[in-house]
Amino acid sequence: MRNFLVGGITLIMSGLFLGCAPKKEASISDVASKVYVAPGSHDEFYVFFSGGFGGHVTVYGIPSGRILKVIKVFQQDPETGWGYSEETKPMLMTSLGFIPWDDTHHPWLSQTNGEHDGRWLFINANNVPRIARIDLRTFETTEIIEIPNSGGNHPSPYGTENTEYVVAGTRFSVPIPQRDVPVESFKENFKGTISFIKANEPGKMDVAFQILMPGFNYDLARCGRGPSHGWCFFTSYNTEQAHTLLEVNASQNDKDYIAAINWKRAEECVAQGKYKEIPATYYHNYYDEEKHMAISEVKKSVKMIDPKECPGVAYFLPTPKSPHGVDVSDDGEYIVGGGKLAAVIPIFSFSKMLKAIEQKAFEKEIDGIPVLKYDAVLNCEVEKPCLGPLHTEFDGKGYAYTSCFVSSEIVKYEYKTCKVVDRAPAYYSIGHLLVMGGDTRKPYGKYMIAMNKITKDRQLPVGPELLQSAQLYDISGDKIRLLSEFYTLGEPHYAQGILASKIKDNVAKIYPLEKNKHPFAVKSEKEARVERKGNVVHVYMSAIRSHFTPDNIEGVRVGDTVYFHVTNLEQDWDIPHGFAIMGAENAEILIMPGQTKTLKWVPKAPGVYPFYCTDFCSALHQEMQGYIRVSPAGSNVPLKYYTGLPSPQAQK
Ligand code: K7E
Ligand code: CUA
Repeated sequence: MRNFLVGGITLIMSGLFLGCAPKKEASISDVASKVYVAPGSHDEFYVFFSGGFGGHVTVYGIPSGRILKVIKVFQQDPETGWGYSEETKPMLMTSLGFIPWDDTHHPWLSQTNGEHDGRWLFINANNVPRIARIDLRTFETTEIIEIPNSGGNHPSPYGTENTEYVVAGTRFSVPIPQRDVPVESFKENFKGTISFIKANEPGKMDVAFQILMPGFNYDLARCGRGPSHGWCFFTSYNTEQAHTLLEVNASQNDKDYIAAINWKRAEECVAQGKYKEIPATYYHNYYDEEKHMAISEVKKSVKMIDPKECPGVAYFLPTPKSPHGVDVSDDGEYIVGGGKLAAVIPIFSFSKMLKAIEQKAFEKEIDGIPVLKYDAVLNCEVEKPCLGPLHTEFDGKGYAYTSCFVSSEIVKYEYKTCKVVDRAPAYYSIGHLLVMGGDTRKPYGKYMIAMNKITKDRQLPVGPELLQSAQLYDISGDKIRLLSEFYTLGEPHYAQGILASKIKDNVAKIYPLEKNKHPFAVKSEKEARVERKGNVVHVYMSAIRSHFTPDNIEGVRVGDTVYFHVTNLEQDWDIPHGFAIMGAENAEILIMPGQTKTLKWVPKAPGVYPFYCTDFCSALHQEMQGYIRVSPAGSNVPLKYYTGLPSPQAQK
C-alpha cells in the first residue's frame, strides 16, 4: 500500500515537470537516459558487491549496471583454477585446515585522509573469521589473514581513515581460549573480542592487538573520521547473553550497546606493556605477484588487551533495541545506530560522548567498560522513521539515508535535526544501501543503490530461487528517484562505489614476463621441457598463440603424479590461455599474460589423453591442443616430448 502511494506521487511529480508530453513515455526516456552508457563508453563508477554465501566479490559499472568482473576470494573457482591451482591453494589455508568457502558481507575500499585512494578493497569472511585484501591494480585477491579468538567475523573490515587498520569482531561469542565447556556456562566462559589488523602495507597484514569484550554478539562496525579519527564503533546485540532461541531470548533488553573503542588508547597500552601475549594459532596467506605463488605463514600468539587493565580503551553507548548497523557521518561527528527492533533511529554526538566521558556520566560498568548515560550522548532520535532500520549512509549535503528491512524502504533525513525529508520504496526487503562514497569524508553522492533480499515478481521466474536485486536511485535532487534495477550474484550484503577515474588508469594489463620469478616458469619455448623425479613428472610448458610447447608428451606411467606448470608467454592485454586435461579432478586453469600456473593431474589408466586451450584466443584456438601418452605402471616407454617435428626416437 505504501509502495503504491509513493510510486503514484513520483509519477505525478514527473508529469508536472514534463508539461504536455505523454507522461509515461517521457518519464521513462528521461530516466533511461540517466542509466544509458553507450556501447564502448565507460561507466562513471566502479561498484564492488560482496558475494555473500558465494564467497566472492563482483564488480559492476554504474550507472549502467553492467557486470565487469567476478573476483575470487574465499572460494574455489573452476573457471580460473583459484583455490585449485597449486599456487593458490595456500590462500585458503586456516588453523582449521583448507577452507574453500566463506560468507563475504562487507567490502571496504582503502582510504587516505578519509577519502578513497583506489589501492585496495578489503572484505570479511563471516564463517571462518578472515579478512582478504584485493589489489585494485590486478583486481585479484593478494592477501588473507585469519582472525584468532573469534567465532565468526561479521563487523568487519571497516577500516580507519588512513587504512592504518581494518577491524574485526566476534559475531558469536565463544570460549576464549577455545575449550570444551558446557554451552550452559555461556555467561561465565564465553567472551567476545574486537581486533585491529594492520592493513597499510601489502603482504604485512597482522593482528596488532585484540580487546577482550563481554560475551555479546558484535554485529557491525564503523571507524571515525575527522574529529572522531582514532575511534571505532561496534554494535552489539544479545547483551542478554542468551545461548538458545535468541529470537526471543536476545530481544529482552530495551537497549543493547554500541561499543566505542579508542584505538589510539589501545596503542598506548600496547606500548606500555598493558596487554597479555596469549597463545593463538592463525594463518596469514600472501600471494607473491612475482613468484605467482601464495605463501602461508602460521602465527602463534596475539596481544590481548583487557579493558580492566587499559582504562579508557572502551565505552558502551546504550542503543535501542538489538542494533544492527552503526555508521559515522561524513563530518565525523554523528554516530547513527540502526536498532532493527527499535521505534526510533538514535543519532549520537561524538563531541557529547567525549564530554560525557570527561564528566564520568556513567550509568554502570560491565567487565571494566563504563556504560555512558543515553541522554548524555544523544544528539536526537529520528521518530517513526520506518520499520526495521538497518544501515545508514551519507550524501555530503547533511542528509542520511537509512535502509529499513521490514517496511522495505529507504528514509532520508537531516542527521543534525533528525527531521525526515523523503522516503522511497525498495523492492523488496532491503538490507544494506550504498551512497557513492557514502562512508567517506567527501561522499560523491549522485547515486544510491539498494541491495534487496527478496525479488518475487520483479523478474521473469527462474524456479524457486531468484537472484537478489540491486536498485539504482538518483539522489542528486531533493527527491529520491528510482532509475533502474539489475541482478546480482550470491547475496550482496553491502557494496562500495568509487569514481572509476581513481582506479582505471592504474589497472595492470599484463604480468611482465621478465619479472616472473615462478620456480617452474619458462621464459621462452626453448626452456620448455619435461622432468621426472621418481613418480613425479614436472611439465614446464609454454603457451602462446596458438600452441603449447611441448604438445606431445610420452613416457608418463600410471602411478605418476603430473604437474603442468604452464607459462603464458603473451605480453598482450586480454590474451589469457586456458589449460584443461581430460580426467582432471580439480579444474582448468586460466593463465594471464606473463603468468605461470600449475595444475596437478593423476592419470588413472593407460591411454592417450588430450589437453587443450579453453579460452578462445585466436582464429586457430581450436588447434591449440596436445596429447599425453600414459603407459602402464612399470612400463619402460622413455620420457620424450616435442612440439612440431617429433624427436628422432619418436619417428621410429
Ligand atoms: Cu546487514 Cu551482514 Cu552488514 Cu546482511 S549485514 S544486510
Ligand atoms: Cu590459447 Cu585458445
